[in-house]
Amino acid sequence: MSDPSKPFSDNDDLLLPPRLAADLTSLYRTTAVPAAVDQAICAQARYHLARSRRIQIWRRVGGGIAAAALLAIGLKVAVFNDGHGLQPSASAPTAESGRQASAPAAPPANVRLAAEDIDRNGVVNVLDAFTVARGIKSHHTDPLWDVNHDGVVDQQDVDLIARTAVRVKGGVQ
Ligand SMILES: [Ca+2]
Ligand SMILES: [Ca+2]
Repeated sequence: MSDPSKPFSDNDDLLLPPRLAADLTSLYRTTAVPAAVDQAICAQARYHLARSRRIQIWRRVGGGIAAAALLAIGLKVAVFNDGHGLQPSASAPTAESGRQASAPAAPPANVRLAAEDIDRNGVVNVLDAFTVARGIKSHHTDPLWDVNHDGVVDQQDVDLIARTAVRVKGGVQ
C-alpha cells in the first residue's frame, strides 16, 4: 500500500509525456517579430512622439505670441487713446492731434475730478489703479490715493479704482 503523504516514489519517472510536452510548447510558443517590422514600429512611434512634441511647442509659442499681441494692443489703446479708454474719437486725427497723443490731456478747469482719477487726467481707467498698485509695492503712496477713506492706501483702494474704471456708464452699481 502506498503512503498518501508521498504521492511520488523515488522510482517514478518525472518526465512529461511527449505529447503533453508538445502541447505545452505549442501553447506558449512566442513568435519572433522580424527586425524590420520592429524597426518600422519604433520609427513610427518616434515620428508620432516628435510630432506631438512639435505641436505642443507651437501651441506654447502661439499662445505666448497671442498674449503678447493682446498686451501690445491693450497698451497701444491705453497710451494712444489719450486716456479716454476705448471711446472712439469724434474727429479724424490730424498731425497736430497726433503730436499731442502721447501727452495726457488736462481736463477742463470746471470739471470735478473723481477721487479715483489718480493721475488727474479727467478719466478713471486701469492706469490709475496701476499707479496706486505700483506705489503700494514700492512703498511710495499719497494720502490722496485713499479712495475708500479708511485711512490706509492698500489693495482695497486699487480694487475700488479698478472697479470704477470698468464700470459701465448707467449700469447697476
Ligand atoms: Ca486717470
Ligand atoms: Ca484705503
